[in-house]
Amino acid sequence: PSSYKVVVVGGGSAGLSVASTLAETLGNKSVAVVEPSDVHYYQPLWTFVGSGLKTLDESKMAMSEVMPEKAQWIKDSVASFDPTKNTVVLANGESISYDYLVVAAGIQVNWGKIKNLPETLGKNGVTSNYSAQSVEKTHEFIKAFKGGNALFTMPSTPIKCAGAPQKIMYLAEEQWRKAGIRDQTKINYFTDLTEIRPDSKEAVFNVLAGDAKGTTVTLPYDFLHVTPPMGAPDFIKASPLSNADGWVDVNKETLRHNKFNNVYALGDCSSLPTSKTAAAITAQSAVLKNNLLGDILGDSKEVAKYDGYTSCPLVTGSDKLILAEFSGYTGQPQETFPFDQSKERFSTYFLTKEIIPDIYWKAMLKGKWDGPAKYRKLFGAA
Ligand code: FAD
Ligand code: UQ1
Repeated sequence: PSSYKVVVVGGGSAGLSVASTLAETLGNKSVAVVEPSDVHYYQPLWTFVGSGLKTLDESKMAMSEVMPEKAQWIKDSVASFDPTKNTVVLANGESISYDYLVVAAGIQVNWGKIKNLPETLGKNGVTSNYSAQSVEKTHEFIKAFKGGNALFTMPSTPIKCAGAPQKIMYLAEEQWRKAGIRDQTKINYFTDLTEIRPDSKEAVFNVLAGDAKGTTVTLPYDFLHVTPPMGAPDFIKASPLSNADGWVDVNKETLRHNKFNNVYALGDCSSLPTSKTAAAITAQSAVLKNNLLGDILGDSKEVAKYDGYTSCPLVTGSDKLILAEFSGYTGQPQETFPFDQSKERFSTYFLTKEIIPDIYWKAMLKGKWDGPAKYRKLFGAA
């Protein structure tokens, strides 16, 4: 059939954590997931992959393995939305109709916005942890580095996991220190890369502030880790669902669309004004499912409200980490554990590297992990 109770757009962290519960609750084939990719990645592992502490394989599962059993997988991408007709149009031209729509298509990585990046990525010291195609190159280039100029970049756009551009810098620095080449190495972290010149091995940056604002700076590199500019997916930007910045325009507490009542969104493609992480989605998905199931089942369940929870496990070395947990709405810490998580610790490093991936595959993707809020309350932390 080309009509479903719920259509979920995207089978990433957000889409699957919602679709699992909905399919389980609403029954066989009432939920469709539109997802073009054959593979599902646990992207938070890529910081570890880029530094050689995990393999790419460990971050990867066949989409067919993680797709909820009772959901209908539509293996195509959504090309456009028509929310006044309750339909989405697929790339193959087919229309699918829905009673309720959940948009979870992630953020778009705009590789092409940096001149020469697509053709230089993965070659001659230029790499990025933000792609499955290049993340293993990061480790290869870190190991091959013999000293010189190492550049790490951060764009001026919103990105997913705002800490990731610097985590890999700390891990690379540690390896170069251990290799005894630290004193021959200059490490810089810069914003707003605009061009790579592979022949002269130079990187060009826009100057964003100060007297030289509006000019560019050109720096030589021997190692270059790029975090590319990102933004709302084009097909969302072009649709009636988007706000002025291109994100799916939802209420920041209920996750319901501000104009179309039967539409919800969560995760990186949403307008939710918090930092874009998988950790944030643990709390968002619980709220969304509660509110959407309230609509569908017509019960008088209380409306749930998202508080902006997000987390950045800031790896600072191969045995330590700062587990930042906070509300993006208030800026206040929301630490789970009854100890000071702002200290670098092995325990939180181990948790992030060895335990949370298991929670992700075995519970979050099955719709059974609502995030650490209940443990935070249990431990009585602030
Ligand atoms: P995604 O998981 O990216 O999924 C989006 C899905 O939508 C994809 O499967 C895609 O194929 C599909 N899609 C795209 N376009 C269409 C379309 N037109 N039609 C249908 N489907 C479509 N988070 C943390 O919590 N902690 C961390 O330590 C952390 N570290 C990170 C490090 C790196 C290097 C990276 C890259 C990310 C990191 N993240 C981290 C962020 C985290 O991975 C994302 O926030 C999370 O995956 C977002 O989930 P999502 O479902 O919104 O998007
Ligand atoms: C989390 O639940 C989660 O999703 C599974 C992450 O995604 C990678 C996280 O980074 C973090 C920190 C959490 C929070 C979980 C605990 C136990 C603090």
